Amino acid sequence: MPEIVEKINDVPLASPITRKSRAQQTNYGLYSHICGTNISYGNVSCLTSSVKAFVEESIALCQPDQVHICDGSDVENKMILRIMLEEGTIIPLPKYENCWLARTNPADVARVESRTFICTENIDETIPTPKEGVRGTLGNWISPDDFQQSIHGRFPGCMKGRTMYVVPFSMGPLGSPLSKIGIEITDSPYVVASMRIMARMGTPVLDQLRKQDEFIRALHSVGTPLNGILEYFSWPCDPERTIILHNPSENLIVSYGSGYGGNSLLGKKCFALRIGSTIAKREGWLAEHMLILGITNPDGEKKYITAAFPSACGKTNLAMLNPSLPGYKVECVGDDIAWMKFDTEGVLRAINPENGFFGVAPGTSLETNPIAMATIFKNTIFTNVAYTSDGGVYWEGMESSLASGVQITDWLGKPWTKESGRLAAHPNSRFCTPAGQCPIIDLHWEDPQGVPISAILFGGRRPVGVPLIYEARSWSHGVFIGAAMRSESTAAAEHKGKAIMNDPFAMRPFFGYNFGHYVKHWLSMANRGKVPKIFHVNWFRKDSNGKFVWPGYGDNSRVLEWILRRCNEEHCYIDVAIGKIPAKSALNLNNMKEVTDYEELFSLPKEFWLQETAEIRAYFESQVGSDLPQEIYNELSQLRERVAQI
Ligand code: GTP
Ligand code: SPV
Ligand code: MN
Repeated sequence: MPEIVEKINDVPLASPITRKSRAQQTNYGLYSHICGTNISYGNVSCLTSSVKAFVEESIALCQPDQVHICDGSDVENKMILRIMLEEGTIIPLPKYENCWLARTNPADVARVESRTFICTENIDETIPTPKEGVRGTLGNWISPDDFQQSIHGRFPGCMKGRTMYVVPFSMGPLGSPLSKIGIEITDSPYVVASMRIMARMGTPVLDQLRKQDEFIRALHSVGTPLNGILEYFSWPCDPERTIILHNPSENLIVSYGSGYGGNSLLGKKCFALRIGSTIAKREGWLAEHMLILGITNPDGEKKYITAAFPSACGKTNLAMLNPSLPGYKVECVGDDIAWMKFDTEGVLRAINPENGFFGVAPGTSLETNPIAMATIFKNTIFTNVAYTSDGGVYWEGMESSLASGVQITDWLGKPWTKESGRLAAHPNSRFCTPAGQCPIIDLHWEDPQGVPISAILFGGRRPVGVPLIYEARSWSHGVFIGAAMRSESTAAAEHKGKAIMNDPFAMRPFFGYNFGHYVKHWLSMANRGKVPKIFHVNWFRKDSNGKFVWPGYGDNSRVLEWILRRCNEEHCYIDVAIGKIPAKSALNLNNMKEVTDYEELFSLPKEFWLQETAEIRAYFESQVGSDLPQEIYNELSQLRERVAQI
């Protein structure tokens, strides 16, 4: 380990490190003060007056020992890594280049929906009114008074003994008309290092702010002040008091108590989806939980597609698809979030607001996602995966690339073998890696104008009844399909077990405003430009033995091929009760490794669909009521009539 530390900072590490020696060591910047607090790094004169005001307010509230204004440089990154090494937050992975493993407190491993709130004057701006006696599941509202109280009950003095980092970041390519800027203030070096990967971060963002002084304020604390304790927690957090707050009218995000993923990397779900969706509604565009990919057919014709699947349901994998169909090429624009807006010609264009991938590790392997495997073994922060005695990482799915004779230590730091009977990596363990490293990153992934979108896919984990693919009959039918989405729960959130849950538009945890109003906004997009075709896919149907009937991954290119043909209006479909499905001869099943049965993939069990439509109705009526546009109820009634004819 000392060798690695030397490598990252060219300065030998004195030990043991105390807080005081840290403050001295990190004093790289101009020596100055802000609000009487020492600036340990960075230059306060780079800040616009409104950024400075936000920093000053945050200092007064959180009372950090010192302030670090991030420039995004390599030197700075090495410093941050070094701090994390000293505190035991990360360990080096010498098998790879500049890769690190963080292991969190086991109580801080995923997003916490139950502690995530949107603040508006009136509750019905945030959530639809559920039927009497029913608990609403489409987001949590907090009143402006409780919002203030939640902050004042947690934040005063919460950064005592710690460094406050000021992280300027841009969601989307700097200067693009579709991009937006944020300032995240955090006391977590893990957040700083991760934000540097996930967003464009540092001095260029401050330069841009001097041209357009408009930004989202995001305040984050792990909630573990060091009141005179000369001791570090390797993963500081306060799970008992964790809270994630959004105030759309003030463009403000406040997050306390968690250091993990979407709870703390505030550019991602909090900004790009929750606050983003409220801005998008106001400005007439869409902020969605969607991957963006480009696909080129053997004739060289290229189209871009977006797809919304719930968390841990296959976005990263589809975005990096390695087609099994010869002659096809997939290129990746983004794997989690899409911001889409009509251009002046009425073409819907999408950007990926992110700069990196925060992808699910388990299940990622040379067999399933070789492109991800070619992306993630340099400049990457892994979290909650297992590690190997030869300085590498390990998780469920990596069995075939495990060298013989190596020992494995699980994500909790305990020795692990295949016989241990428990998981080596946490099921929501992740890699955080720069998007630019992806070998199939699209040439236009940073195009400030975005890429033109031809099709939108919805999908989820549906073990029974739902066919591999079907196409919506119209835009409003497609919007209905998005609203009616359901999927088996996964480890990406706090839910236990494998219940089928409603997850409309894969956005249930991420709506920034009333879902009924969101659907209305989606319907209205048809008046703004040429809307893409909408499809629903399901890679996860199972047979009576519980085995997936579709091999998925690279073979999903066969489904994309049919989608491309449909985008060209080829008559390669049949009409069925739920929409259009591929005609038997139109889905290319040639040369598949496993035999696949068309009937098994496309059968529409009448009983299932009668029940499905009844459950969708019960959901809409009990959760959304009159906030859901009548057009959507009409689509449901029409579907029900068609299902009755099966
Ligand atoms: P978030 O980052 O949480 O939003 O997740 P995601 O939607 O990007 O999911 P991801 O692509 O990381 O996939 C999650 C899990 O689904 C992994 O374990 C994958 O191996 C598995 N998976 C992805 N695609 C397929 C598929 O086509 N078939 C099957 N059977 N499993 C898949
Ligand atoms: C998701 O859960 O959809 C993620 C991971 O992409 S997190 O950033 O933690 O929300
Ligand atoms: Mn996601």
